[in-house]
Amino acid sequence: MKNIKRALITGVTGQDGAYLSKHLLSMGYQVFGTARRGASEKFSRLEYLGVKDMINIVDFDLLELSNIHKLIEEIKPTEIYNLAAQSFVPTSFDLPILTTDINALGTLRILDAIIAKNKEIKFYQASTSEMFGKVTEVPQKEDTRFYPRSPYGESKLFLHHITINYRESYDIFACSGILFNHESPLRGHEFVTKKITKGLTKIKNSKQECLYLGNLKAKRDWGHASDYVNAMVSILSHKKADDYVVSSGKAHSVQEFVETAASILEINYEWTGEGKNLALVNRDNNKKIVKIDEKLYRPAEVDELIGDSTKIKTNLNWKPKYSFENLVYEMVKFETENELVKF
Ligand code: NAP
Ligand code: F7E
Repeated sequence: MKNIKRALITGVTGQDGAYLSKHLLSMGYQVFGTARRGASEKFSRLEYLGVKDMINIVDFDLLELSNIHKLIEEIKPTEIYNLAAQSFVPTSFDLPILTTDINALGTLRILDAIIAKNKEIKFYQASTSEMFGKVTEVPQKEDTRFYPRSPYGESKLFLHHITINYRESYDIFACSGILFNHESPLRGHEFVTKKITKGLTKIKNSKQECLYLGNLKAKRDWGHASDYVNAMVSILSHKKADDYVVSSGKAHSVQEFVETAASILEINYEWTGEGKNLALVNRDNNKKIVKIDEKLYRPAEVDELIGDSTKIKTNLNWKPKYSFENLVYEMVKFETENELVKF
């Protein structure tokens, strides 16, 4: 009992929470996961991975201070993975104050509780490549200057710096993973990779006419969530608390993601038009199946992200298993086999 590691994962109902739970359980951890009390239960990802019944689910909201103190007292975690966040960039423009309260102050609430209750708890914080924003260096690494382009990126920059500050001020084992975009079949339906794989699969099966997207030219460094949660655990398992970039090191445009998914689905396509009239045409019936909707453009865009993860590869021996093509293939395959599932 004494040596069993006890992980508390905030945001266990999200994409990363599900994969991280599975990984920690396979390593013999006792896993506690937080969920917000809500009108509908959101455990479909945990159920899909077959881990729901092996996790202790506890009520929690990052907006509240007292419940994190209570959870630490009751659960006595040896590690906390703070994955909970308002994580959708467009929503952060509509709800900047709420996003900041959840992401930035929420993290501070946990850090303060660790100081107050047990300074031995190891703490992992979910930082993000969105902090690099309007990039000042290519590729981006741990010491690249930050230039966020959204309230989401700004909120994450605060929590990134406050995590470092608490580590240096109070000598706690607090680390940040600066993770670049990572996707999977369990990705939320609002993110572009899920929209594309789900939308094109429905179009292929004559269940949808057209898919509307925003900026097709934006480039992202996409990896697979299962590889990236392994990195989180390696970061907390290392002898020294530190911060690491986690990325694939390759960038693809949203347009390339569309092309890769369309090819896997054997859609006979070609692009027509330019700018806001750019469209993907199904050559078999001449119908436009992907069109631009300018309402999906963001007030400020992050045009191109590409990460340099030399530090985590060298120091922690982290190595991703998935290529970009394997990731897209797995997401498309999931949609063809699980048409009705919506995470
Ligand atoms: P996700 O699928 O959006 O999951 C977010 C989780 O946070 C959900 O479980 C959500 O609960 C929970 N949450 C939201 N507001 C909360 C609140 N006020 N109190 C408690 N829980 C709350 O995100 P993800 O893709 O798994 O990402 C995990 C973390 O990594 C996030 O912090 C994200 O910002 C960060 N990140 C993600 C990526 C990526 O590409 N996926 C890259 C870099 C960093 P509900 O189910 O109740 O909404
Ligand atoms: O957008 C463009 C959009 O929403 C990717 C979060 O996990 O990763 C994620 O943030 C790109 C952007 O992810 C649509 O303009 C075009 O350039 O899938 P996304 P994101 O904003 O990069 C980072 C690392 C995080 O930390 C976040 O939590 O795709 N795009 N058309 C579109 N994006 C969306 N969502 N929908 C479209 O129709």
